[in-house]
Amino acid sequence: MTFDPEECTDWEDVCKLGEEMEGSLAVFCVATYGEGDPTDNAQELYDWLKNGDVDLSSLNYTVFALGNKTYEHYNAMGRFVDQRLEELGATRVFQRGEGDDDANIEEDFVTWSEALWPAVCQRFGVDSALDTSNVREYAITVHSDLSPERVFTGEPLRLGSFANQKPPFNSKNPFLAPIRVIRELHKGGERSCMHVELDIAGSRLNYVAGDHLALFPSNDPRLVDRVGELLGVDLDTVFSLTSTDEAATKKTPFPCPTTYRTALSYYVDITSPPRTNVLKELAEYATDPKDKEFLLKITSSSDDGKHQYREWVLEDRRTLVAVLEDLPSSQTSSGPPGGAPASTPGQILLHLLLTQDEPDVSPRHAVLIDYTTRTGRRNMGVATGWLKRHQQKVQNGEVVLAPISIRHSSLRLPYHSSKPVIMVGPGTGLAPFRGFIQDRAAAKQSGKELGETVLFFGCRHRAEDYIYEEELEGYRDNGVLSGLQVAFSRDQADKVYVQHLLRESGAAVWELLEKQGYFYICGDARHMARDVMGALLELIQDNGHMDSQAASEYVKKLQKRNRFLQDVWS
Ligand code: 2AM
Repeated sequence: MTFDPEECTDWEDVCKLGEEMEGSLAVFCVATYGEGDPTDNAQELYDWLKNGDVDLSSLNYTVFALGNKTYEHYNAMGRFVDQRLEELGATRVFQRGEGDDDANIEEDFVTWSEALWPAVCQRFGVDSALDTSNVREYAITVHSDLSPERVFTGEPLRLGSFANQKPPFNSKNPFLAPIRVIRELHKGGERSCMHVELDIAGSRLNYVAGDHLALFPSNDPRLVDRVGELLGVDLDTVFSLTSTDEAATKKTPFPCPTTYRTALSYYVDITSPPRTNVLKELAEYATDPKDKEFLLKITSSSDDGKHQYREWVLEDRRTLVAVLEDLPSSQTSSGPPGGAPASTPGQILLHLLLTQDEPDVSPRHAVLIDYTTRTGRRNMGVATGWLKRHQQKVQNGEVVLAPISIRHSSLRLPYHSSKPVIMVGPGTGLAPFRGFIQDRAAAKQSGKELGETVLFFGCRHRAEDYIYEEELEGYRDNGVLSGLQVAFSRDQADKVYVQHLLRESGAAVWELLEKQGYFYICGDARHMARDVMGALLELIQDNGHMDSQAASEYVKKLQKRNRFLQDVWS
């Protein structure tokens, strides 16, 4: 059985499973978030393991860790769970797998799980030839006479929570915030960066500068319609999916009953490339033997098959719609060759699609995704598309409600405004610092003493993507910003980046650090944050007359005292 850690009320009970069920195995799939943190739904597991002092000698386990190599604390959570279970006496049945989202996490998982199964079979004396891959975990019921108020329309948890808004608001109960402003920030060039203002009056949401705002977008209705059309299903069918596993804690994969249209719009990801199990099912219906053979090939576990899946599906960024369009003989819109209408191939595929992907409701950073794939299709991120679709409406004065919640961040201004702050935030990394600067401006306005406030911002061209230019220069002119350093990377022959300006101001930055200053980095983790960290270490070495080890210690100490804080992503 599978369950979401969030639904677990007693970890000790779960981890002592082996006492009642001989030959049981627990597989922990744990992701790492931000600075080596657990995801929200695994926080309790983390606390329990950290503080717990239990004997887990009856537990057989293995761990698959999900992370991203561009982060400093790669898979820290998965590694922690693995190590801690062992320390508490549990038996590791198979070595930990690690998935790297910067490369190909799906492939990492498949490779790991393919080796896991024979090892588990050997250990527990199970016949490894048993093929359980086609066991359907959910059964469908189609409803024909439900009154509309009993049907979910996109609410994440409570039926009617959109129509009848009640605090407290959080990710399971988003607040519908009226959008006051959506406007483009770039003054030129092809790229886009949007400024969005939401009204949270009356919501009792507590938002502090530095926090993240989560927007719950829905998929493009045209894409949803196209899925229905290509699969030949009526999107207004009301249905429920229920787990066939009676012991499962998760009875439905998403709120049910609902319609196909709502499920495809709100509850599942239809913009990502489809998984191999969906493609395998599709192969069953392909009427052209060439299409069938191709689909079977790219879903096989041979090296060549995996390579082709990577090329044709992942690299080409083919969504399910693109796959169906490019292999027309696999479209099921013509209906089954005499099958019962309640389970057309289209519906079977739809159910696979609906049960494979958890909706990704983790807060995303404000990076817009809009590009053309190698096959000439325009791919837009779900949130990007949502904002673009609503921009015109907001500008025309229509009321558009955005489902939102707030995720608190550890990025915080010092309690005393008199402490100096150094902020490094190129590109969209500027976002939290704009809030910081506004807070410092308000503190100054109310007569409080203001410490030095220095911003390092970076963009490509002064004339295109120097976002909030007037506002930032205004703060510099009225003294809220004691330093405003902007690196324009492409306005001259050689690249100029924030870390170059940071190094040039090394002595001044060092002086602020020594005056109890706070140092912040926000933005790209892959290159920028690492390079800025390098520049910081260098300037500490030079100005503090230290060797590299002492400089590292210095930064570690800052970190411990919450005076070195970052919020980075890739
Ligand atoms: P580039 O695109 O010209 O290389 C915001 O995205 C800014 O960050 C851009 O000006 C971008 O420059 C710059 N940038 C790219 N790589 C960087 C790095 N390693 N360190 C700092 N800034 C970087």
